[in-house]
Amino acid sequence: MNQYHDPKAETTSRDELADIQNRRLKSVVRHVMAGNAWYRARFEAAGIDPDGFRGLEDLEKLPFMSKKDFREQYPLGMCCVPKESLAEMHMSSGSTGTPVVMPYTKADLAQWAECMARCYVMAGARPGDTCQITPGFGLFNGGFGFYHGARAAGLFVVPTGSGNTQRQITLARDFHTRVLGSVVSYSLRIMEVMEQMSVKLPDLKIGIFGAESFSDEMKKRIHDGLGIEAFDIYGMTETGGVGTLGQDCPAHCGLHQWEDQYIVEIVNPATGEPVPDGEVGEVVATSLTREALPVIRFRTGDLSRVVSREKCACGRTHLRIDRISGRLDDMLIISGVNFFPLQIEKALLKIPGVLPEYRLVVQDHDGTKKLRVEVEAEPGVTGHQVAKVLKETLGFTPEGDVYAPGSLPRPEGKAKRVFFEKA
Ligand code: DLL
Repeated sequence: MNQYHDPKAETTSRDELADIQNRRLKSVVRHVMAGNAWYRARFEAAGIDPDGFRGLEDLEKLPFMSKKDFREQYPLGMCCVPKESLAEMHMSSGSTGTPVVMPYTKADLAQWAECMARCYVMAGARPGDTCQITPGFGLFNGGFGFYHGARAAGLFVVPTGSGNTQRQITLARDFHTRVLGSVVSYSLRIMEVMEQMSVKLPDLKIGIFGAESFSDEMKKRIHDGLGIEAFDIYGMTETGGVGTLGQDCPAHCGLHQWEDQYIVEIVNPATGEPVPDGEVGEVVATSLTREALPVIRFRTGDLSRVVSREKCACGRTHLRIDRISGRLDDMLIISGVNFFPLQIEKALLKIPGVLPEYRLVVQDHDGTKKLRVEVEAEPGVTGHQVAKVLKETLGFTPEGDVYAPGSLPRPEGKAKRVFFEKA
């Protein structure tokens, strides 16, 4: 039976959704222009008049924003409410070192909890279920996002946070964890340690994983290894954290976007023009209901495509986009071939005996780049075999290096898969 956290919001007609988006877009444009000088100056320069702004039909007149804006306006330069109204903040630190800060009012925390609770219930979580939250509780939005949502969905929270995998497993067994929230790569660690401890978790049924791209092959390995149904949850610091940009439902055919809360566009990364449905482009998100720092046409850097705008088998009417296939800045170019790390993951996991831990090492030989793929595998799999399979995917032959199970470093938090070396 289909279950919803908010049946009315999740199954509302598309006409009604468009109406809601239209109203909320006008109101959020007014809110940011009234509440923040940076937004006002930017929008005025783009010719936006808050009173004349017509909503969805004027969406494309709004300028894009990006991570760079967050960094330049660190710490609270884009905040649209007085500091006294703030209740919490989260932060992510990227490659440049200057962090991206997201402040929340109390209402923003409730909005986040609502999005997350919809995700939990969509995955099959029910009040009273034990929900174990393994992402870190701190500046990273993962732990607290799972927490606020679990409270709103009426779950019994075991807030372990990250690390101490043996204890995680013991607690999951003793408290009958049914729902597990985790960064994708940490679920692999849990699988591995369960095997070492010879512990089975028969009550564990639902895994909600995200924060990293993972191939269908990886999803299947996690599904089979933990004996659970695996869901893919999407979101980011800038949109207000995990779950704000939806998740897949039990039909597993795309990530439902919460369209009463966000406008999600897919654009051509080079031109900024919207691409036709079905074509891959960059995800652009506008938050319609947030107070402290609503993003407007935020370029996420993530790649996806519209899967369907039709009502889903689960009864939800909200737009479905494909699982994220990578970030624009993750693209590698070697021997004239452009590819994403996920393509390698997919190919690797099709080789029998290959395990899900891998690293891609890009070596720079005086300006010429070479790729070494390091992967763990059962005895019998050879580097030559790995290289041969990858040649079929990539069109050039990388070096394949096979390691014994357990020998590559295990990440704490998000996995780093690509490494750059000077040869
Ligand atoms: O990673 C939020 C999150 C926490 C999502 C826990 C799911 C689970 P950030 O640290 O700001 O927030 O990183 C956001 O991570 O732009 C994507 O590139 C990537 N990402 C997040 N979820 C997914 C996913 C959290 N399901 C950035 N699939 C995003 C692929 C994801 N990539």
